Amino acid sequence: MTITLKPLSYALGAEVGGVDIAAGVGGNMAAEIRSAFLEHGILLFRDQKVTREQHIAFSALFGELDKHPTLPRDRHPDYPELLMITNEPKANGQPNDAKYTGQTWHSDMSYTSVPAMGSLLRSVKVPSVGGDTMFANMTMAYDALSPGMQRMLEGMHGIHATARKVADPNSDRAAEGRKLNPPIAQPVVRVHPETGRKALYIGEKVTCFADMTEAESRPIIDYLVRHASKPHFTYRHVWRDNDILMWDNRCTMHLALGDYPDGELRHLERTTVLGTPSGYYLT
Ligand SMILES: O=C(O)CCC(=O)C(=O)O
Repeated sequence: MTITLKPLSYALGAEVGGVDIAAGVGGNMAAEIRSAFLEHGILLFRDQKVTREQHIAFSALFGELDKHPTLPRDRHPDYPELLMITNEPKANGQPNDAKYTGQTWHSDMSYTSVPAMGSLLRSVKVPSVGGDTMFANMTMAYDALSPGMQRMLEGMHGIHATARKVADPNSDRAAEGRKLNPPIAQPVVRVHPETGRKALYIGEKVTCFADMTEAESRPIIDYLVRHASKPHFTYRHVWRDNDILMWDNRCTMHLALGDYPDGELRHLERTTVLGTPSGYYLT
């Protein structure tokens, strides 16, 4: 074993030591990282001063990278593998709507037919305080449900949409999102393809359950999100510049808190590792 691991919280996550991403990561080390990733759900690499190319190359060790056709506004014009999560004003001086990325509990790309396997978010510049991200362990949350609730959820599908809590006041982003990403039904309980463990696949992008009304679905969706986001199942990441945080979207969900002072720069860049096809479109 060449890497070291230190738990980040009771529920999930580990900080990885002994890795210098800029110097390159070989096959054996990549295998160790992958195995730690499956065990902990989130891996944190601190103090990684890497270029965009190095961030992309490191991410590609874990699978094929998304070029983000479902989020064309947010990808970097020259590096489509990179999604910009930034509050830096646009060139025309308008506020950047990417400022609001992730401010609902979600699992990346759940609203597509190929939801993300992993995401690797790199902090370039973070505010003096706050701008934290919450994560929840969805395997633990599933395991803690009663057998009756587990039986009820088995076979159910949630309808996932791209909707955000904070709409962009300056654009037709929401309409474009709906057109590019029509609602898709995803299983509420997913079996992790590598660990074989069941996890809840739910979040605030779920509007309704398939074959149920919104009125019937809403209390259950709200209960499950509240259940899974209990402190017991979560980790709160406090960013420093040059962190790379890598998470498994198949067994975690996350939320950008947006809790930082106005006027301070928060700039992060994300790669997305494609997962396996999942879900069905509504006819
Ligand atoms: O900005 C953050 O803290 C999280 C961003 C996010 O939710 C995402 O990349 O999916």
